[in-house]
Amino acid sequence: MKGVVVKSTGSWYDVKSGAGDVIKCRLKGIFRLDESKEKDSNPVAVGDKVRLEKGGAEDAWMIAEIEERENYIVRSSPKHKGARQIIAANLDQVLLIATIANPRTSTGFIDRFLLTSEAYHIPTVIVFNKQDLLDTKARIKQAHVSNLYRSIGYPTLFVSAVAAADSKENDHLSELKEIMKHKTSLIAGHSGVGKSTLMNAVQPNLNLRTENISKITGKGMHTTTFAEMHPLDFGGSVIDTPGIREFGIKDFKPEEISHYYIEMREVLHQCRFNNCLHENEPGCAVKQAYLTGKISEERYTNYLNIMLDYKANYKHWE
Ligand SMILES: Nc1nc2c(ncn2[C@@H]2O[C@H](COP(=O)(O)OP(=O)(O)OP(=O)(O)O)[C@@H](O)[C@H]2O)c(=O)[nH]1
Ligand SMILES: [Mg+2]
Ligand SMILES: [Zn+2]
Repeated sequence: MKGVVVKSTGSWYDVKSGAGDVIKCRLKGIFRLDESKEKDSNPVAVGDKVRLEKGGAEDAWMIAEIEERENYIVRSSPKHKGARQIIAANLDQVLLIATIANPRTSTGFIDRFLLTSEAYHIPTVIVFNKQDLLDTKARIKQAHVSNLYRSIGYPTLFVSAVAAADSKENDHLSELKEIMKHKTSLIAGHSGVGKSTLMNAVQPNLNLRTENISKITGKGMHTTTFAEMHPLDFGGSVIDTPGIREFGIKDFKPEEISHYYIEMREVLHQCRFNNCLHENEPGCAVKQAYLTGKISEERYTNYLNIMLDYKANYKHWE
């Protein structure tokens, strides 16, 4: 029997069969061996297409095989240092939920996230939530950040999960639904940006658990603890995920980073050296593009910070 993993807690999995029923399964022993080899803290992820087999002492369903993934999003495992965790697989798109305030999402975080979605060519929409909380200054800041990403080619949307029925943001919620229709969307972002609340607004019967952000730290409470796929009444499905603190860059080689910066990709073949890292090398077309304003200061600075992060944290890179 075949199915799709809709929830994974690490020890058992919910698999939705073709007929639509959800079956609780464990993993066949063989995958546990692969786990140590692959350095993935989870060998099976939400969105994986799997084949089930009956077996074991209790003759229960077990995941026997995983189909090759079309794409996936990983982060460094919060539990096992050095390992990576596959957040979800086989996605049509990612909705990266960002907030200018309460909590703040930095462009540094957005850029690191985009590296991962670019690496697998997963279309990403940046959704700015909590419009109702923004003052004029915050709105100006938001317009700047949004224009930055739009100019590179990422669609952006302004929404409020608690939008009033007659507000502009409510129209944008309808737009969001339109974007999600008939697709498998991953919802990602920091804890507390309102991922689960937003999905409840899109489809109230989801009843996802939400929690106020901390009054002390201004950050989210890590309310959603497991990625879970939910079917949408208007077609498609959504994968709500736990908040991500930081994005690792471990999966990339330093020279790959600029290839996943889409505005750098266009010019980097003009660099004098083909192993150029676009820092201070002579004849660097990327730096030239930055100096002439074709690449934004913010994006370029974030790029240089990623390079610094490599030098500080990854010994294999000299
Ligand atoms: N004012 C306002 N509050 C919002 C909005 N969206 C979410 N919130 C609030 O923000 C808090 C956090 O929302 P959650 O939906 O739990 O956030 P999350 O992103 O799912 O967080 P994790 O599950 O921890 O990753 C809750 O108190 C929500 O009511 C919004 O558009 N406006
Ligand atoms: Mg949540
Ligand atoms: Zn260069």
